[in-house]
Amino acid sequence: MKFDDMREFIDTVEKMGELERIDHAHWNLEIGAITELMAEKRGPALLFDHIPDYPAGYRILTNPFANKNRTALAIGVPTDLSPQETLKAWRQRLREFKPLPPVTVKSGPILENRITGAEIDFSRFPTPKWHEHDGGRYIGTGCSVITRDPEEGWVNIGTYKTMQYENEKDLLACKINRSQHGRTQMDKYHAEGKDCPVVITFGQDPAVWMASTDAGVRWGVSEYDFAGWMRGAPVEVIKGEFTGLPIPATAEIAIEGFVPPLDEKSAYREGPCGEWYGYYHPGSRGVNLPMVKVKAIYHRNDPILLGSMQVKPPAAYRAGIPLDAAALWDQIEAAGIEGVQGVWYMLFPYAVAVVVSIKQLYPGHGKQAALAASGTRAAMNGNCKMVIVVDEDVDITNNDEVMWALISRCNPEQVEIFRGLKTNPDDPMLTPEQRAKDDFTMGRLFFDACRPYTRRGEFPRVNKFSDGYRQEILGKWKNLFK
Ligand SMILES: Cc1cc2nc3c(=O)[nH]c(=O)nc-3n(C[C@H](O)[C@H](O)[C@H](O)COP(=O)(O)O)c2cc1C
Ligand SMILES: [Mn+2]
Repeated sequence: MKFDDMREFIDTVEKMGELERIDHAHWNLEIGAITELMAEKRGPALLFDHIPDYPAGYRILTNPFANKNRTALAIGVPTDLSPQETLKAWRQRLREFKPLPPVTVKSGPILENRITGAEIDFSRFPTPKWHEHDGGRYIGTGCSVITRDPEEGWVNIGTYKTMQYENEKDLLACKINRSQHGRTQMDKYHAEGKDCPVVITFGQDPAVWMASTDAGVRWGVSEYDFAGWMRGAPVEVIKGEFTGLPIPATAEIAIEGFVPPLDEKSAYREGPCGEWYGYYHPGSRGVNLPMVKVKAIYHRNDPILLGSMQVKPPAAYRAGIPLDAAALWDQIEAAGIEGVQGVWYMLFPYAVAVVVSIKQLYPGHGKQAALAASGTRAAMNGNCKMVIVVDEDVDITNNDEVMWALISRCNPEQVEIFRGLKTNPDDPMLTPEQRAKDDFTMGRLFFDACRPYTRRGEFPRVNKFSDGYRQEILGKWKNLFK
């Protein structure tokens, strides 16, 4: 299904009966608290309007992908599948990936309002203060940050949180972590002493946003080309007046700006900010905090800000998500691991505790799969604390089943620990000393919870009726089990 903008997606979600319209909720904490409570219930998408202090029509969409159906809708796979089936359907689609580049158009709704010079001021938008202890208002949570590689020429898009300032009207802080594609590209401009041109959108068609989150789009492949393929039609873009970068023509709000070389002694600070891991990140500064000097703001009439507020696991911003797991699965296979039957995660759809199921083919297969999974970009990008490998009979989307495999097929004496692996700066176990040294590394536990290969002949039988006999009984005694 092709959505030309976020508005079409909202209409479809409303027709599915999965949209709640909310008037008069306050931008200061109230929208955030309602969003958190609804995310915990895996409830509807929320469209806030009539926000105090702001014109009616200036809206905010939150929890857009907080359940499996809406995630599936956005990535073009059937909505009625189980989580592993959804993942497999998405992987099947990925096999057919062919880059579909954007097309440049002369105009589009994003140009309905153009603001430059002294008029630039983000307080014109009803940006929520999302969490009680946030150090600022984050206009960018569901944003797309667009940069161009100065050597290779291709355009990257990533979601990196963006904070506005009360007193610095034309500045935005953009927390792009090390090793993100956008950061690597930015570093190349800075190494030459140049400012890095950037476009950021704060509400855009769901394909562009999905592509710019953890969809596993490889270095060198533009998320624009991925989004075009995903939606089955090229994304329409307008050439930015200041940066020359492509701006999605139907985005809700966009900026053009420049990031000067990063300065260890910079006085700017960002954060704290309530994060996906379930804690407040203490905030970033210096070489970890790109600052965007904004040259122009563009927005549609009655713009809709996309809010992807971070909430404590397991109430994540998107649910039943197959994207990250699909990328992880592909990367494990690219390392040559055979017999992978499924890939999932515990708690949060983002490489925190990775679970892989395999059909064991030889002794050592489980450990090999664990090592391969651990070494992938998909696992490294998050905050992977554990890699668990189980046999194919375990339902890896069910945490209780995984725990059962762990306690029954794994000898704790054989659990391995790896040290000094890259973690995410949001990791609450990073010490202040590590942060001061920019040392974002952490240990990782490996559980090979497959039945030991050499014992496969005599390992105790699982105490559960066979599928066939269960079906027979369910059929015969259907009134009991309806
Ligand atoms: C809601 C949301 C917020 C995110 N916030 C950040 C962030 O503040 N900084 C960051 O580096 N990555 C953040 N990410 C993760 C990146 O968007 C993700 O790793 C993406 O794949 C990066 O694209 P890239 O590989 O092209 O750099 C966020 C993801 C989501 C979905
Ligand atoms: Mn990328």
